Amino acid sequence: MTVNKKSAQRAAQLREELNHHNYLYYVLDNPEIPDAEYDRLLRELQTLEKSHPELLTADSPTQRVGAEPLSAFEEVAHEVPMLSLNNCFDEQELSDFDRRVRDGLEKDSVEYVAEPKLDGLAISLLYEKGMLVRGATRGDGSKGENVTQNIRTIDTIPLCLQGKNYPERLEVRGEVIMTRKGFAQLNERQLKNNDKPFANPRNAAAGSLRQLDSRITASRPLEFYCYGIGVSTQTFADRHSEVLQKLKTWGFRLNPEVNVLKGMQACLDYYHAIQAKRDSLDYDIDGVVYKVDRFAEQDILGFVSRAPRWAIAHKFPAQEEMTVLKGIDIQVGRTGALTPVARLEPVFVGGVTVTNATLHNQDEIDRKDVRIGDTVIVRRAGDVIPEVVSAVKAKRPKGARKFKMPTHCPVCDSAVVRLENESVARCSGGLYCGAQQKEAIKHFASRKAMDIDGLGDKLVEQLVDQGLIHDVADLYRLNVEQLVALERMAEKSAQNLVAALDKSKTTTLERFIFALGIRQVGETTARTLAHHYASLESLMQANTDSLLEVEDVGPIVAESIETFFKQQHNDDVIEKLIQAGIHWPAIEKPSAEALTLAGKTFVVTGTLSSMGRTEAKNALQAKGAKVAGSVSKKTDYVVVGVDPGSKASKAEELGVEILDEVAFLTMLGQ
Ligand code: I6G
Repeated sequence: MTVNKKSAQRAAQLREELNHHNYLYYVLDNPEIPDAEYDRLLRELQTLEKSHPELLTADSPTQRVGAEPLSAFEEVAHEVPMLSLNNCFDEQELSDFDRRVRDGLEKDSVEYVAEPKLDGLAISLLYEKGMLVRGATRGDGSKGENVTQNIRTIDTIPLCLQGKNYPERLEVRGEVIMTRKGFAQLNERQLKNNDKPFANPRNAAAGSLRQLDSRITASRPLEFYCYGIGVSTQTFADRHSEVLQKLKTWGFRLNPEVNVLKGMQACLDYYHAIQAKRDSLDYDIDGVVYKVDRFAEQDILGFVSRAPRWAIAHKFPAQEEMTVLKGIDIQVGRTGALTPVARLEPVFVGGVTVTNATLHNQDEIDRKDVRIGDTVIVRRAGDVIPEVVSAVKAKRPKGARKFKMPTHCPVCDSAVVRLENESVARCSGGLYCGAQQKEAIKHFASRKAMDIDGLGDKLVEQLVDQGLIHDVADLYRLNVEQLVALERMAEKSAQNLVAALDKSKTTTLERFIFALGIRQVGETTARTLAHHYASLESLMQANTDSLLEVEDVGPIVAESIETFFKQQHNDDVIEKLIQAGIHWPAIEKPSAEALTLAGKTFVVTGTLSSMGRTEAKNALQAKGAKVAGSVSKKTDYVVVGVDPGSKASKAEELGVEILDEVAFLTMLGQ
């Protein structure tokens, strides 16, 4: 056999194998080979086609990457019109439809094929001799647009039919959609590239399919589900349900929820079952479709104007509606996050009356250009909090007002801060803010903070709800009598709690700083701050320049600390805590001579026999050394214990000095 013949044979074999694996993966959801093996086969075919361009065929799985941009889409006339469906919105209308069908067929009960109605774009795919020759949009039902190049990039659309016995000419119809997951990823990408995000998966799918440059379509996560046929040169089934099964064997994905049902009550039950599943599906649906199953019966029923009498879409209540934005309130969350909430003219959407909807944050309001007084589109999907999707600019009244986030917290009047690179504005009230009270107190009492034994989350909630405490300082005024009066609090537990509160008064400065719950100040930063300033007063008076001198404190942390201590009420709470008797041992600032390792950077790896890793870190820091997590050219020493990780080899590679445990202890002077 010549080399060319061998290559041609191998290319044909690869095409067949790859198309078969595509079918197993997308249609049967039952892949036989791992993705990596699929990629290897695809690469082999690509290489073959590159060296023998004459072997390239239209159905090659390599041909899904998009082609040269078009200047416009051609018009396509649908040989069999792509009709629309009549809708019904409630049980009565469904019952009327079923009665008309039964009357027309003179039957008591009819079999229907039911399936979810996907919220995508209807598409026609024409196959000749098993090869995809044209993909077209529905358009006005008579004429659509030729989007073949774009259609070819969608993995779930076969470029050639699988199996055999398919009609010579066959038009397959169905819906192109974008999954919710794909939509979220696409929008993330859009925002990253400073491109406008899409409003919903349907718009994203439509925008993607109407690209003149099919390489853009290829980069979009589009999928296809078939729901029927148009032109067919052969009759191959008596029922719609059989057609669907045949389409599956030829390589098309069916909606897994397709079902044959007998009678109207079964349709109604199906509707409710799909409605209950709606939020857990990875694609948007807006109802279910019922079709009379037998073609002979469909023929008897025929059409009214442009819709079949044998099918109907049973729609879910609308998830998006228009209403007027009357005002914007601010909600302060448990972490101090300020959320703008739209106050709306009541509107019935997604099955309930909605009066409030989230506007997320200032950036979202600005991006959507939503103003008070605007007519807005409100979306309520399932149990998700209703949101304002957009403003209807054409309906904007004169005097519609722009919104600006307040500079002070509406609950406690503390300054509102918004850190660089964060979209959320937050109240800086911390310990003091009513909205944040419970969380602040729980944090204050926690083990790594003031370690108040017996003061769990539930108890904190009870104490705040009963009005016994308002801030953390109130904890130290609690007595046994008050506590015993609480639900499920025995005398002994009350005594223990008062004792634990008393015990917690003896603490350390680093614990106390951590307990204050300053945003961005975790345990490590609290320790660094305590050792750097050595007194609470110095820390409270520190300005940005001073804070930026502290190891590992950047502008964001510095701003957060400064804003916290600028709030008079935080100072008041701290004062009350000190008055209640909280104290800590003075921190001796080490003398310059004691800082023998100042300016040196260490990395510790492996297990040391004489101390734990944290202890080693503390000992180094006490001598003025910096301890880093990874080895770089800036590292001065790597301390290596037993079973070191890759850090030891990295040190060797970079020529960084390695210390064993003995050398390390000597350096510490131990
Ligand atoms: O727009 C449609 C969506 C879903 C349809 C449809 C469908 O079946 C699941 N079926 C037909 C027959 C038509 N439009 C005309």
